[in-house]
Amino acid sequence: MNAHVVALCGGVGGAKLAHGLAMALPPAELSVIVNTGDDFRHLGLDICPDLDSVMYALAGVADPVRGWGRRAETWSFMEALKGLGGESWFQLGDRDLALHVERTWRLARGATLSEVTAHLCQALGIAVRVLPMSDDPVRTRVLTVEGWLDFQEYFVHRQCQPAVRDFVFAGAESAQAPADALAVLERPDLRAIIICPSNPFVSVAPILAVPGIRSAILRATAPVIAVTPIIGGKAIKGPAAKMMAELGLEVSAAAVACRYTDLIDGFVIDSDDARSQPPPGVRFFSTATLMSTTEDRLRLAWEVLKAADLLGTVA
Ligand code: FO1
Repeated sequence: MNAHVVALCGGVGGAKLAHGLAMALPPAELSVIVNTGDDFRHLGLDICPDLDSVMYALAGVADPVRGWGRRAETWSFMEALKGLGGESWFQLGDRDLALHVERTWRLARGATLSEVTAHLCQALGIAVRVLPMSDDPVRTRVLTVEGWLDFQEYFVHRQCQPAVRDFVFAGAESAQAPADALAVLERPDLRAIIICPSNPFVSVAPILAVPGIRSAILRATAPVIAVTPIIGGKAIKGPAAKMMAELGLEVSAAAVACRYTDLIDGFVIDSDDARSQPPPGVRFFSTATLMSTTEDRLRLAWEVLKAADLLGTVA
């Protein structure tokens, strides 16, 4: 029986499915490869927002409303910083701050991002493997109608307001995938590769832009299945639908599937979109994809695994 599942994951939406998969599978059977294109240095700290969102979701400490940061957070640091005239557009909660300080300290002492992430996972009691897409810096930049913006400047500071024209993932072409990420994608007992319901332009595309990761997925014999981040023409969370419209694309789940056609065998759409036509070579599976509760996360994880297993049997 093929046992190992690899999930490719961005921030908040992807983290919810990663959590569902972690509840559905024994820890040794799941690895999560996470986007690091959103990473940036802020106030002297190395911040990795998508790794943070995934780790907090897996540890069961994520804020349920914001999706990012920790629940039951306090904001004394931010208030004190504001009082000193410091930069306050990027919110760092008191408990969250500890994680960024610890990561920055360990990286400064020469540890790789993979090593630091493994340490933080252990400290947070996370048993599944969480792997950054690269230990080398890759930085997403957004071409907007106002010019180029660094990702967090666009996403948080400008609240995704300027219309987008293009994206680059600076450093991706020469970035190496960590050996552990390649090893899990190359496992002979791979059961499925799952592309989580993350933004296709700024969460999944940077992972696929790391050359070793894309080629390992293309070589994998296991089924590759993606889950829609779009339901009924609207993004579940974040700017995916707005970006599609600004890029002149149809805003639909099927249009997201088209972006992955060279990689995927299956695509999970929402029941609301059950009449959509799949692109050639891709099979659509429809189910309820909105993850409002913890139970939804687990149920969607089971549905995605069932679809992947079906694709694996017919392959
Ligand atoms: N997102 C926001 O919209 N506003 C914030 O102030 C903010 C702070 C923040 C701090 C730490 C962290 O790990 C994530 C944070 N995020 C914040 C989320 C994050 O920047 C984005 O959701 C992702 O980059 C997109 O996946």
